[in-house]
Amino acid sequence: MATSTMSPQPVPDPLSMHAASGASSSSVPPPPTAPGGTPSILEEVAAAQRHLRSRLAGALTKPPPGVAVAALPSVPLIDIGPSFDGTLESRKQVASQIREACLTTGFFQISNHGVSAAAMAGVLKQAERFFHELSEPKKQAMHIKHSALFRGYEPHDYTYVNPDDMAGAAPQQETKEGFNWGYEEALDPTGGDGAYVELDGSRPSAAGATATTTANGNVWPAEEDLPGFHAAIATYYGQVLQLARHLFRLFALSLGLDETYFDGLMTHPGGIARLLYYAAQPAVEVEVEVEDESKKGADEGEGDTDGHEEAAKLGLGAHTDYECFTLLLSSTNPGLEILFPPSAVSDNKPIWRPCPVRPGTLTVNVADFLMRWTNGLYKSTIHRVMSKPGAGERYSVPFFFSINYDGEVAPLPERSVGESLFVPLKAGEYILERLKATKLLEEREKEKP
Ligand SMILES: O=C(O)CCC(=O)C(=O)O
Repeated sequence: MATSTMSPQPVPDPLSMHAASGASSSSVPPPPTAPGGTPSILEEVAAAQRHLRSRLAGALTKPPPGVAVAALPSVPLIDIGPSFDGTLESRKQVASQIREACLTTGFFQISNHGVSAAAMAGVLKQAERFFHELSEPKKQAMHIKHSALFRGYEPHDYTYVNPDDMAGAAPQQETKEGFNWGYEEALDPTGGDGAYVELDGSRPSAAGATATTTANGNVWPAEEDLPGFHAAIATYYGQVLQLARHLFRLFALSLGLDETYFDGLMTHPGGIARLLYYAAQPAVEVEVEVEDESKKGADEGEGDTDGHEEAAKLGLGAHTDYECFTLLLSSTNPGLEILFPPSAVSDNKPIWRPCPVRPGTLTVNVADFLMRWTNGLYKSTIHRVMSKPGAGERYSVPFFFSINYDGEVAPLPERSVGESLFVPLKAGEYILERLKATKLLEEREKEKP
């Protein structure tokens, strides 16, 4: 996958709470087209891939000599509990913290988000059962190659998101295995509005449904094979979908818009979700340098300079997400890494930093469609998963939130994001083009001798 490509414009903070919150020109790629023109999606994708390559080529994996880990950027934690207290003032205060994170890291973690501990534990437990208890033939019967919509089981070597990762080394197989499904009215606590369409604008057809395939093309293990699996997925999905809608209202506020601004665009949203499994890697003996105390991790999960980087396997290659934003639940094993943009503290080079492990929280990251919609103001940040020796297995459940795939996307008001640089287009069209471009890149890579 690739990063999106847009140039930020200096716009005032419409919330007037963070006067210093300007867009950082260092963290987004340069404009991809001739002055005066708007880039085509293909130009955007090509520029995005160039940007990704250049970022990866110069990226640090350790702090520069003499720089303490605590001085490096990290992922902020936002308590969104107050946004549920019923007052607009509280929601605006949370929105202003979200704004700050979106302008800088593009990543933040949220606590007191309303998704129950039972729902989170339930879906992670089912992920473990799916990958360990379901027989290989049953998983293969749900292989994503049988699905035009990439739904179902994805073996670890079937796709890889970025052949450019690992700084020019030969492309590695990723360690991840996946199980993918998408939005269904039956999974939406609101029941939806009966108007869901797929990425290409087509209406899901009930004719395609079988005992293990639902109308929207989702594929599920038979109940007798994994009792309780579907129920646990439905519980978690319903809660995280409602949270995503709540968060998108906060995003609207964070852009100085009315909080209901996006409501009409999330009545039948795109919401692809995955169970991901990263197998444990055997521990290896490495010479560990004795570290200066001051360089130790300032946050949970940040003690990363342990000498295991070289032996680490690529779990999921460097990429950005395509939709509006992602809500990620993960087990407590680390592995997610974020490519922070160049800054003075990292010798003006991009630097990989581990995402903190904060149990009970969800990690949120801005994705490319929202970055594009906000003219690059909100950052869609490159990330990947590394499976380090001895770190144990990791499970995660990303939920990729998109507005209605058929929603007409008008430019956001200039007072919020400046003059629009991009052709307006539907979210489904955009995501489909990005997926097609990724597929092309992947195929080209596989054809290389
Ligand atoms: O597994 C994780 O922690 C991250 C997953 C991810 O980045 C993705 O699915 O896009």
